[in-house]
Amino acid sequence: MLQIDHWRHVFKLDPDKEITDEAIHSLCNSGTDAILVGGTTNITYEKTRSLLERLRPYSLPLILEVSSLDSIVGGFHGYFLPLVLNAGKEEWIFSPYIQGLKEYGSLMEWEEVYTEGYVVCNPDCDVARLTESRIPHSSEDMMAYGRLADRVLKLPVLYIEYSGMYGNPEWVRSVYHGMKDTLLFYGGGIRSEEEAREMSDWADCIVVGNIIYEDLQIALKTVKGAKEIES
Ligand code: 1GP
Repeated sequence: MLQIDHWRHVFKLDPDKEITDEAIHSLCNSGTDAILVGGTTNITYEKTRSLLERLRPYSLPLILEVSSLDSIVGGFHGYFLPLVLNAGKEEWIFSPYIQGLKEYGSLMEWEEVYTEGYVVCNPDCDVARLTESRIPHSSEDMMAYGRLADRVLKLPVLYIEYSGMYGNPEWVRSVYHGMKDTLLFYGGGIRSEEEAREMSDWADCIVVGNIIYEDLQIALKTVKGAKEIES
């Protein structure tokens, strides 16, 4: 059983992006709590499996964030299923789940599966365009999404997704105040130890992606920023 409630920091690796073995080695020995594998565009079964094989020698939890049904690869320790709470297109809410359950429902190990409520906050990111996300406009909107995830849907995880853009810490705080049991993950635009620390004030766990491919040394420092905060 994964102890996701103890996680403070995860690195997110995109199967569509190139990464060296040395970089994988550094990331997996950085003190991060898990590696999340996921992306929005050009994600294939082969690319996902190849990345999993390179990560397997390390003893970290390896999680697949499922973004398309034809790139689901067995052998991960856990599977995060994004449910885009602010999707503007109905077909991005439950239709992929129904299709996936018809194909894989009898094969799933359910204790490895976590539904993540996604609130997409950066209008310019791929997932916002794909799902025609209704971007929140205020901290009140954010608190309502927090309550939707926690009190109404009772989801294990709410993921504030700012992919590529550093978000508003006040909004993250509002979500935190709207929730009791659901874990709060934040991802988007973290490019320094200080930003990692700031978002970790309110998020249970931060997700660091793009900076891995831009400046590995800075990416590695975000672990320290997240871990210094008392959980
Ligand atoms: C992307 O939230 C993650 O899905 C991380 O965002 O790539 O901007 O770090 P960045």
